[in-house]
Amino acid sequence: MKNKINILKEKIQNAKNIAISGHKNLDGDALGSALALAKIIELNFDKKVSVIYDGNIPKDLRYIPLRDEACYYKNIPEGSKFDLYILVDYGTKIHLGGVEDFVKNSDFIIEFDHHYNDDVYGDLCFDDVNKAATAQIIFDVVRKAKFKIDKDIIDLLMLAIITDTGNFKFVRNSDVFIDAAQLVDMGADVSNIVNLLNNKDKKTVLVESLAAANAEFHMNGRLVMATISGKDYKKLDGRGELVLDILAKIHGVEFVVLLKEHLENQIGISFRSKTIPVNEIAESFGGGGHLFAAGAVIMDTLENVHKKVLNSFRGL
Ligand SMILES: [Mn+2]
Repeated sequence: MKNKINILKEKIQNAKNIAISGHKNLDGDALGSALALAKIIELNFDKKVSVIYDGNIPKDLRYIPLRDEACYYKNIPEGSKFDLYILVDYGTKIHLGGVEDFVKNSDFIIEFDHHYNDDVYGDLCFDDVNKAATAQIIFDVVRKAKFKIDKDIIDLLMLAIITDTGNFKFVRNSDVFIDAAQLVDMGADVSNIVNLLNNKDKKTVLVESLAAANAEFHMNGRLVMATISGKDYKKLDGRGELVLDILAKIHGVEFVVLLKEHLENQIGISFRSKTIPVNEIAESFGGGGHLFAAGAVIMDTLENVHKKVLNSFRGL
């Protein structure tokens, strides 16, 4: 680790221009980690870093510290070259989207990630699949390298941990509580951060609530399926997480499925489970994900996908 940190410092020190990106359609961990790391480099090396993204930034992240530092990749001149590219929370190559050309064009790549990935991009990797958030890996490096940090960095790291753990629901070990506790001691304001995240658009919340209200129940109430039509999909911001959360609260519900009509013959599906893993069902549709939270995209009509999904739960 010490040696890796020395290489990291040397690479940052010697780089003339540095960029940072997370996965396409950023979440709180990807954006929080990217903005935090950019500020860490600025504070400790006196260097300005470009934070570049593809896709959408969810509205609930619009007021987070340093949000305006993030730049949409199409606003960066094509063919731009960075001598150091840092990837955070990117998953796998296919999740990079439009920033991939810049990554390929760079001289050296460093990555910080907590996703499983057997085909990494990094020349230097700070990867750990046991961390609940990529921000924890960055926080580790901050402590080991004795980097200076400020209130923005502390709040961004905390926000990344809060969002990626679903408010500490998806915790696999005690590390994340230790990190969160240290961040609180350093001044992270948890209630303020949580309030900051309550900034979805009214139309989005109403569409998500309506989809939950119109959901159908199957298998004696163990499976609930909600649908968002193509017209309403445009009002969605993110994956429709609120629909899944509301329906999962119902007593007796084990599986929640959300069908989203991206286009006329392209349906996105989100699977959630409270009991039996659903990743294999998602995989049978060409998708994947975690054991209890997975997804897929199918090129078919809403009606056909609805039928196929319902069939896939037979026997469970
Ligand atoms: Mn993450």
